[in-house]
Amino acid sequence: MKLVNQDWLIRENGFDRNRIAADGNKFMIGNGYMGCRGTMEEYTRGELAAVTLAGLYDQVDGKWREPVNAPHPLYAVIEFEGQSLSVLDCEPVEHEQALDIRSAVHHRRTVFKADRGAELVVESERFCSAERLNVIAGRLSVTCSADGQLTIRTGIDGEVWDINGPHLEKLEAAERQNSLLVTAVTRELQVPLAVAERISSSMEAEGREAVTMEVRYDQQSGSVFRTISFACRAGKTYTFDRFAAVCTGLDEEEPGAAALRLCREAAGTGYTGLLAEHEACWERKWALADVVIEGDDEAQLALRYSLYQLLIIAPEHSEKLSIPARGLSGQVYKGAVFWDTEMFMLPFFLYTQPETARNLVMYRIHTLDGARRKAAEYGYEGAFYAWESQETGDDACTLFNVNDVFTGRPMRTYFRDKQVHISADAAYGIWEYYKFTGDEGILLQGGAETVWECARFFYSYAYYNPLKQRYEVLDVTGPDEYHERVNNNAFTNAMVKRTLFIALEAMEILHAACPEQYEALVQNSAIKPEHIRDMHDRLYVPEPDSETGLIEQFDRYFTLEDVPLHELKGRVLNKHEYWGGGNGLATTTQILKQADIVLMLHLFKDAYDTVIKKANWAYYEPRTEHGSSLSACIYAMVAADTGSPDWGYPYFMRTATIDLTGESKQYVGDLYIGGTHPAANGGAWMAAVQGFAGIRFDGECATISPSLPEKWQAVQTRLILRGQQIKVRVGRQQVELEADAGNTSEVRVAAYGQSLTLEPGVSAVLRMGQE
Ligand code: IFM
Repeated sequence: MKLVNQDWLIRENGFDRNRIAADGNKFMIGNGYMGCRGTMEEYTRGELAAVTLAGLYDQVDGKWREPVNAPHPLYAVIEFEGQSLSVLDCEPVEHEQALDIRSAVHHRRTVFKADRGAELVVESERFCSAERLNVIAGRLSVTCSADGQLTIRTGIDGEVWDINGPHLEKLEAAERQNSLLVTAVTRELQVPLAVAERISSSMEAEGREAVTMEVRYDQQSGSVFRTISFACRAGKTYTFDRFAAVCTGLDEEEPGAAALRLCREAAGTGYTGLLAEHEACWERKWALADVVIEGDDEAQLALRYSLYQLLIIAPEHSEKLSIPARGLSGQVYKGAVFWDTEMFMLPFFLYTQPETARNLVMYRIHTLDGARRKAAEYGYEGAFYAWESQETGDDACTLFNVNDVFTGRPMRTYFRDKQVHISADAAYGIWEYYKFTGDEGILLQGGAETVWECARFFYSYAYYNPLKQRYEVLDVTGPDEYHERVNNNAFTNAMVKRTLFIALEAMEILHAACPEQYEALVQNSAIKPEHIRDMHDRLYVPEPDSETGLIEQFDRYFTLEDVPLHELKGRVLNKHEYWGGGNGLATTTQILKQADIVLMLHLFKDAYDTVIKKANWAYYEPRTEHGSSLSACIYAMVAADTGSPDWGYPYFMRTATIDLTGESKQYVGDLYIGGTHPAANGGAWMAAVQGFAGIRFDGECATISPSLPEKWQAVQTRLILRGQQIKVRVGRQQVELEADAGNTSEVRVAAYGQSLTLEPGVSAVLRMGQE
């Protein structure tokens, strides 16, 4: 097996037990339907081997509801002369794991020294087919330096890794139609699930005999393994191709029959054929998504890796799915969808895969009823979106999310009750999609109703201060989760104001296009558009201080203890202690968890001038712990926006490498929060394309204001703007543009104070300092 695409390889040499969990994230593969952790074939639940399914959730015995991990279909362990060749039992002589991010294929090469000196080379590759979403294909090969008896145990391992499982019952393992098959149902909703697997080996082609096969079942765990045993010859490579299919009742009437069929068809196409069609799909994905950074190889690979992480979890196939905060890397954060999607991932999809962006937005529309239930539960009107959203939109977030490391007691946290900005984020996402694509259909198919419901929620939540004659938003938690239950968080208030504006605009569009729908919404509500207008006009949004330019994060934030971050770190007693909550270290200080005011400055960049942005960046950055993976990219972008890209560069690198280095928090209290970080991955794209390359599209014109870090010569990418594609190369002194010949209309672009209109197939250059 050859590693091609050298510039697109993520590699790691040597076997390190301590990196098993981090490597599971780093070397993950997936296709939006499922994510398959980057574990070795011989790993089981103890090493966090998992195939995590998108959108299938289960709850057991009142524990946290989380996504279901399927029985693992590519399990394999090799024995030579009775000795197990697993990295866990036998220290390998050489070991390399690699991920080809251009074609989303996982590779592994391990050399073992067996007893009596024989050397065995085990190689494998696998991919989650981008063409056939239920299919995983793998190739395993073994070469031995000596003759001997080789045994390969492969099959479906039902002992899956679960955080709050087990989620499957009625497990049945069988052999059918030359495939191994495991069927089960989820425990809560009894959704059927099936995994089928079959194998073909190079020996069959040779017509070799002396191969014994035995199939063993473990009905209790839902495992089925076959053992292949044969006399191997020195120097000869034996190859096994493996085909697996995973189906559930969410996508198939009869998952068992479907899995067997898909598996048979995959085997019929063969490994090489499956790989070819999979690679062709990935080529198409990269043609739209790739961003080239000229002059900085390290940043280039990290950025591409971030985009890879987004592409393997993108729900291209379903508008009922969004992207969980840990992608499909396991069950952390309950597989739930947070504001991360709208605020940190949506921009990438808007510019590169508008259809997927639509799916992400539709997910909020489909889960509107869950948001309505939550608002009603708290006594509010409209839609209060789930802080941690699963398939129905009901909130998976608990009232006690973290355990205190000192007492072991559950801590009351207010993520669920008070992070009301989530409804504004959902509305913002819908409107961004609409503005960007011009797709009015989204508003008429539930988008207008959704944003209207979000506005109604805020109207019912807000407080009208009669003395100050203004509306205020009290008792909230902003993005900085270390300060819960504060008043007038500037970010939240600005987002609420935006939501009210969006609702009014969207309702006007609805009124013009579907008056009956509009009337029904307004008639059924005691809160009328004029109330929303009044609140919009008189909502208090904290403003910059006239002398310092500083915007107070929330009422009385500046009265909190102003302790330097390094000093606060010195007060830490337990490395996993939670800094927020009632007694958290940061709670009574000005130290914030993540970008809050600075995020507002990014989102509402036209409302603040550079002086204000710089003053607030300089004030808040040293006070920011960056304890959330959502933080660094925002500081990178605002630095670029204020003409200081080199300040922003380290924050960009931190964001773009987060899943490569594995340097992120793994625990809060005793809660495991490891996994991949799609928001940071999206943030890397935002920082590079929107930040440093300075690209913005308002629905009519793409404006380009480059602010490149010193190392970068240029950024090249392709943009899809209202269905028209253009290639851009943003350099230090000029912007090169090329409109696709297949475009159906012109594209407007502005840079350096000049603007032009590109007809299909036309190229142009805009230069700095040119009239
Ligand atoms: O949504 C974030 C939040 O802002 C910080 N804590 C983790 C969540 C999931 O990424």
